[in-house]
Amino acid sequence: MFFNEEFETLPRPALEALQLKRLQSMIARIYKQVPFYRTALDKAGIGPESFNSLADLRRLPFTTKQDLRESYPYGMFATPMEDIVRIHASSGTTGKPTVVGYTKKDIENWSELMARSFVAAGVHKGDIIHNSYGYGLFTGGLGAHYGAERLGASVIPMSGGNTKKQIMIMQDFGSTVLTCTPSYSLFMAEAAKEEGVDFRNLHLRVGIFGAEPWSEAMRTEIEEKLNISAIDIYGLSEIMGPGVAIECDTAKSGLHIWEDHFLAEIINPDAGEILPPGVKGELVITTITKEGIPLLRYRTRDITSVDYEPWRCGRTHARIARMSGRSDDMLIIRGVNVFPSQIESILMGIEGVEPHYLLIVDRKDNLDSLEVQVEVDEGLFSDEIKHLQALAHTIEKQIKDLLGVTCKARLVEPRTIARSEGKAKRVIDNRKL
Ligand code: DLL
Repeated sequence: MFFNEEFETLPRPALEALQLKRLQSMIARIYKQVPFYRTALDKAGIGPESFNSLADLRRLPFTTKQDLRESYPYGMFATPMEDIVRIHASSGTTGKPTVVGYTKKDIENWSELMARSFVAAGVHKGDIIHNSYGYGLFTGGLGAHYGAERLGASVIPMSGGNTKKQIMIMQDFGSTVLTCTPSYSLFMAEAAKEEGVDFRNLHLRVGIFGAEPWSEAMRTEIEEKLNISAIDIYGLSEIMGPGVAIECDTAKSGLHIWEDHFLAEIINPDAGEILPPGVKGELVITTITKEGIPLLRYRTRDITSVDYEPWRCGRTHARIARMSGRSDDMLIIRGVNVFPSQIESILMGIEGVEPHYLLIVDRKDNLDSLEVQVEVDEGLFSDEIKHLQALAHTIEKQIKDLLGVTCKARLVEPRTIARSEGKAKRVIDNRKL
């Protein structure tokens, strides 16, 4: 089953011809509209007219999250603000978020790609989609929502949290599809058990999970506990949001990346050279249809490999392997992206706190937890306990307010946290996915 059979099954020569045409027009647009790209292309000695084959892509400069940060908030937009109809944002590496804007056409394309993704996952018109991705600046909620409506399915805009109510609605409304992070689905399974609800008696058939890393072992656990087929969906706000790539239910082996909108390359994250199909490296994506914020060779930092062989489901679009990590230190805690540097800058702004800290991430009962261990001023330890408690509370509150993540602050005496002679080890991630 396809949502847009013609485009999803385009033979490779036709697909590549379309990619080249779209890429040329995108380059001409960003050269004209985005000063950052005009400078970068001039520096690389490439003008819109000298771009004649897809192989030329490797001559183009990369774009990084840092570039987006430096152009905060709208510097990379390629259309006037009058044409932007939606703004989303995700975590930046320090204080400010990464901002993305969508034109009406961008929203239409995103909705279509999410609808295609739903169909690839085995979802159809008539399904009742229980959408527990967060609605807000995060792209998960609205991305899945618009895709569900474009498909013509019924969507329940649950957003995250209030798990007991989620279970009740799922039961009473006859939800057939669940969309949320994989860890939240397992948390729901636990909550349902406590409520005496057996997933085998619900109507759920398919779950579409992403926004954080997960594993085959976790898929097996989810499929057993929720009695559903669990599908991996990938995306990132900088490129669009959810629906950049998805597994098809035919084989659940590799995620089709919608190549009529995105060009995928795999590079060595250290040296930057392109790696051949099948070899793991960092995924680099070029958007070829985006209007609001088109990106050239965006370094996602996600580690995967790519396979261009036509697939048995009939789709011709390449498949990327399940994400196996990141080439930077970004953590995803309960679906929220967090960089250690963000926590560091919060800690450094609090009086009495020393610049030595350790983040300990764990997963208990399918919920991520974060402990922030930090050394504090010697004087504080000889002080009253209530001062220490107040400081711990301040740290926890600021991290929650600024990053949206709940944590436990543990204050330790000076020189407790191991020093390193090289790169400091700031994170211990005990989660076994
Ligand atoms: O997480 C978009 C999304 C929403 C994808 C709902 C899927 C479902 P960001 O908040 O910008 O966007 O985070 C993007 O999350 O670079 C990956 O590191 C990670 N990520 C997303 N999907 C997967 C996945 C959304 N299926 C970052 N497996 C990405 C592993 C994933 N990691």
